[in-house]
Amino acid sequence: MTTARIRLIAALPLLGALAATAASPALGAVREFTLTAAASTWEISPGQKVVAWTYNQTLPGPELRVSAGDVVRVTLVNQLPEATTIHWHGVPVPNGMDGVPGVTAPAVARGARFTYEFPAPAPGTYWYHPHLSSAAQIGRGLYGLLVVEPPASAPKEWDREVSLVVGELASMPGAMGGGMGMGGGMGMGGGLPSPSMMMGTLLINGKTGPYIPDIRVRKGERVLFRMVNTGNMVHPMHLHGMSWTVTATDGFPLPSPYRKDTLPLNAGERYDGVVDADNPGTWMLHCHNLQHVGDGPAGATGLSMMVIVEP
Ligand SMILES: [Cu+2]
Repeated sequence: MTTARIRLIAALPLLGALAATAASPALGAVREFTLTAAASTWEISPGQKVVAWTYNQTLPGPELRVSAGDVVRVTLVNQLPEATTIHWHGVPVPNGMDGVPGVTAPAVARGARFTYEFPAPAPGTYWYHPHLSSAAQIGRGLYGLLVVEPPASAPKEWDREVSLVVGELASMPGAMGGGMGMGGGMGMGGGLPSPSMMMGTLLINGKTGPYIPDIRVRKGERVLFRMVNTGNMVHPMHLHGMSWTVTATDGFPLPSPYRKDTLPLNAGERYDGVVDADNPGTWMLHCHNLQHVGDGPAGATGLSMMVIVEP
């Protein structure tokens, strides 16, 4: 969250619209953020620069973290060449804050700004994205996580958190540095087209394999994975050597958590899964739709990364 302007200010009276919702059990702090949507250059792998549409020049957008009961106030500054909005996926916002032009909130014109305000919902994993020309705007990179943290008094169920934001960067004019392709061993020299040539470039946390930063944990840690699929395909994410205990789906805690080593992330879905890091070593974490990964000489491409458990 390095680029988000965050200001914690004293509790303010809630607007009538906010007070009317059931999701604000107590007056919390007002958490202010500014998200500036604009085209910017983004490096998806070393030397592979693309012109993406970003919030605050980062892809994914800043991870917004608040606590239940806070008032979330986000000003969208639109520096894109067209209108946009922000929809707060999974959040029971007041109707006029839902970011769907023609239905709820107005489109935010090029050069304009709009302030969204709503009570933070129950603790969990949510995300935000435009709801205007959605496939194109999300496909250019406009999305980010909204995390509502558990109260400090809650039992500590994990030692460390990691976020996996899966994205499908559409192929588009304006790619720099040799185009979008990162297909590794499949695409060059007249063979089968690479995954990226077929479907744009698949990203985790804004990078594509083998250049997605490793997750490093220590043996014995319990690691919460917050996973979201911002794209349009299903990505069955598979962890080698260990498994997730799925504790929440779409921000809703599960009464009976269950174990998975292959967790299908449907379009728009979120999962919270806790890994007991009890198996030292370097382990692959990848999409098991194997058309979404390739075996390149420098390591697996596409939706593939490493989880390293240090002894
Ligand atoms: Cu996949």
